[in-house]
Amino acid sequence: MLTLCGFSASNYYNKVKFALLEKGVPFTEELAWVGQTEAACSPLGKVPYIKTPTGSLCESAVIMEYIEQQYPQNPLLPAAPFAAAKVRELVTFLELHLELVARNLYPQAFFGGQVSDGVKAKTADQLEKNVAAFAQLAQFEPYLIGDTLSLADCAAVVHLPLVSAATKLVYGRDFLADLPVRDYLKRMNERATMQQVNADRKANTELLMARAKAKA
Ligand SMILES: N[C@@H](CCC(=O)N[C@@H](CS)C(=O)NCC(=O)O)C(=O)O
Repeated sequence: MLTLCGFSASNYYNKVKFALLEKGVPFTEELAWVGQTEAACSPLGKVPYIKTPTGSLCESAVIMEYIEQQYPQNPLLPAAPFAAAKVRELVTFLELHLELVARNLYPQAFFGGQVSDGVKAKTADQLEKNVAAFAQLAQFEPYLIGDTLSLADCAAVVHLPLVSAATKLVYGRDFLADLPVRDYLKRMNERATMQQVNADRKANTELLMARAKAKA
């Protein structure tokens, strides 16, 4: 049995959780807040990480590839190498070029902090460019790419809402507004699996905020 460790407010945790639910892989969850992770499982202290009968793994992209190979049912990667590479290409755009850049804004957008004008300007420039590039690859018809759910959707459903929310809160403008993201997310949020992920996320986010308040 596989154990998913981390916390349900985390987008990277939810990417893996959504994939496991969609594939129908049995798993249990173990709550590990940042600062409470096991160094042997996640040397950088990041979530998620998983525990398997053969050992532990961190880094969500690596975890997703392992799950895909270990549990081939309900595949989230096309069998054809090129089509699979196109899915991975989109995941890389979502994580390296969108989420990781938008992450600079999170202290101000979500955690009551401030981001310097310099960081704001640089992040806006990078996001403008990267969103336009992402728009050339993403199809949204109805899935992010291809005609079935893939690893690209698992990443998109958790990262795109954060990019939208963070840019809206910091710049007063949703940088994804010109893409069909809202309709796409509405469709994806109709899935029972996504509803479970979202319900757990909301409950855990309240806990996270209460913990942050207690620490302040
Ligand atoms: N590249 C990592 C990113 C994971 C990540 O950044 N997780 C956040 C929570 S959403 C975290 O653990 N942050 C704490 C830290 O970086 O110290 C992955 O794909 O798993």
